[in-house]
Amino acid sequence: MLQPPRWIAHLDMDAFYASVELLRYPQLKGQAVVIGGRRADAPQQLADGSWTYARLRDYTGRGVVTTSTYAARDLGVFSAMGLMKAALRAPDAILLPADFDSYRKYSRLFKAAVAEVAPVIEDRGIDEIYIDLTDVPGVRDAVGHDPLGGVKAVAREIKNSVGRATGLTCSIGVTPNKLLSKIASELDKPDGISVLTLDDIPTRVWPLAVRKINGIGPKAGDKLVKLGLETVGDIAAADPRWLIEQFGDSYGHWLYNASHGRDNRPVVTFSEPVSISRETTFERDLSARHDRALLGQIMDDLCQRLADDLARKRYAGKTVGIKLRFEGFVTVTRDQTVKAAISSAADIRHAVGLCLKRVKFDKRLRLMGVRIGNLVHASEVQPAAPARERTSEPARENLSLF
Ligand code: TTP
Ligand code: MG
Ligand code: MG
Repeated sequence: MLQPPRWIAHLDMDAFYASVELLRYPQLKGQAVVIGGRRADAPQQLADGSWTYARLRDYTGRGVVTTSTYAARDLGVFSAMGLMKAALRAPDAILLPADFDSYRKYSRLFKAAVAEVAPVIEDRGIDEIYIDLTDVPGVRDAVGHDPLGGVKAVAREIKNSVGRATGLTCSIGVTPNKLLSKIASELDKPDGISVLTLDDIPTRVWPLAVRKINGIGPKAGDKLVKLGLETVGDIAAADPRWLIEQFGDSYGHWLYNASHGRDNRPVVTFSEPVSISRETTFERDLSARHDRALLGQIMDDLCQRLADDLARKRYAGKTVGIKLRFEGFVTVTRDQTVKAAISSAADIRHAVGLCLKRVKFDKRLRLMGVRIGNLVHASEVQPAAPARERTSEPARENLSLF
């Protein structure tokens, strides 16, 4: 029997971190603001009550833009751009440090507000979710002559609910599946609602660049363009057998189906994180020999922050991995699996030490990261003796380079 089409929404907050900052500094509304500074870049309030802000033109260092307001984007400043490069484009833009605790708080708030309207939610990260609207009352009702009136009204209600709870705007795409909704939520950003049916695919989806499909990354995107397929419509018009020859059975099939807007994936209301990680890029390249103490401290700090993340999310993990990026952008990873799940900073640091022993440090370092995977719920972890008593390995100081 033919299933009636589903209504799936994808909701993504607009310029999320920047918009949260504007709640705190409403006087900056409409201005070019960039998130990505250091704590020292925080605005200062003067004795007369006025504020002074750090400007992009005064920034030196290697930080990147975390996100930017739409006014800054109009000047060509986007996420992941180096701050000094951004300063060439928008020297007067205001620079603010990131405050992740606030962003997490507003993330929880907007998700709770959506859940009051439509409870079937798949969490896709700090500022986006999928929502299955199929069973929301009224979603299939026509309003006047508009057969999509019901679904548009539900989308509007969700946006209003998010706005009331947070003071923030978001953009929503609603279509019969997740693949199309992810595309649709970007069509009318910021503060937009885009409802698409399968009939809209030729006019609204086929003209888009292939990279607009979530699942076509930089590599596949480049290859498609080299093969002469620049738009989603170009893929849709290609012979599926040829796509399979070029991209293999599984990805070739997927590309063809995706270009026709086919996707049956359900909205998954709860998914376990695969891993949790923390990393940091240094202000200057550091040498394993000359900056050994500093590197040790930075690594201690990363392990502590990762342990705090685990405690907050109530997980422990069995595989600890390190990521090191050397000058010249050479990235090295190593991991180490332990017998029983761990969660303390000391246990993580110990495993990191074992990983570090397996790395050759012949170049200067620019980034370090720690990851913990193979996660289990903290409640499933057997209480165990502290790290040093459990292992016959020598103490940490003798193990690692730093
Ligand atoms: P996005 O939803 O990609 O971007 P955005 O919300 O800032 O802007 P848009 O209106 O286009 O959705 O990411 C959400 C947050 O994640 C963003 O506010 C900051 C953070 N982020 C990074 O830390 N690094 C990145 O490279 C990107 C893209 C986002
Ligand atoms: Mg966003
Ligand atoms: Mg997002």
